[in-house]
Amino acid sequence: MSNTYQYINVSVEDGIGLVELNRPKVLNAINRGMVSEILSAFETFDRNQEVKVILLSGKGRAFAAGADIAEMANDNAIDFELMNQFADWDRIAAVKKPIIGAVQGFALGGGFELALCCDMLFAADDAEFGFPEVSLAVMPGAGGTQRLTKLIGKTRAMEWLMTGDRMSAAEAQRLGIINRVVARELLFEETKKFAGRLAKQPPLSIRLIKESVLKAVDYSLYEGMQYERKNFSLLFASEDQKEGMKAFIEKRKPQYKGK
Ligand code: DAK
Repeated sequence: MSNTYQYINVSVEDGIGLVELNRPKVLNAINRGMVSEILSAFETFDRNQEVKVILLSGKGRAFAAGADIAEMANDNAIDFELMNQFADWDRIAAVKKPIIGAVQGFALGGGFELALCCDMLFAADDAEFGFPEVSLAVMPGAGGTQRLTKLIGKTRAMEWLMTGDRMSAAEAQRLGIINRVVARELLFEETKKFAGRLAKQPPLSIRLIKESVLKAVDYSLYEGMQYERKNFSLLFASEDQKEGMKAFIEKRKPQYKGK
């Protein structure tokens, strides 16, 4: 895929759709154009059968230091209503393929919210996460209060959101926000290695596991169980399920097609 974007770099390598935030001079501050481009790249990858997994990273010394403060400083409530940028964030959260984030440096405000839209996170040992919106006399608006609370619980989320303090990568790992902490110079390589592992898994299983796990976050256990059962049964309609089980019985490696 050629890179026709202004605020991000996009490419495909070994079944991995790479999206790199590319406004390093402003620590990858997320302007509206960048959100549309991220969404466009993600949705294009979601439809591209060559891509199995998406890897989101940031160029320079930050993942993203938040939404672009200069761009939104003069916005008012009616602007937000009419622009309806929230719809783009909802569509980012609706991407079906797994998204793995590689976070170095700052992941603040909207940058942290974007990281929380990823399904799994690898972070460099210098990563710092936080919601500094409170120090600008606002609050998170792209899922921060909801996704952080669901991940770490009410009392802890209250503290991070109300103080605006920044948490280290080690603390984020302890709280279950990120999967791995790695040395800064190895971050991209290690994240890509992990994404590569997932890219080799049977794609339909990965797709329906993602969908089912996300339902667990939103639904009651009973409703989630119904959802899981439907997806479990659906996989028995796939050629890959027949191939996977046949290969086991024949003691050979399965060849998956994603069908
Ligand atoms: N926006 C715009 N520019 C930013 C920026 C940001 N969020 N963060 C950094 N920059 C720019 C700086 O202005 C500076 O530009 P120049 O002065 O060089 O032109 C350049 O990046 C380098 O930053 P610093 O010189 O400040 O670098 P330091 O190492 O000294 O400090 C820092 C790094 C990350 C601590 C500091 O830059 C900082 O505090 N940045 C702001 C962090 C922040 O408050 N982030 C939260 C923003 S509010 C919405 C969805 C989401 C949101 C809103 C609406 N909708 C769907 C409607 C989210 C809101 C937010 O994220």
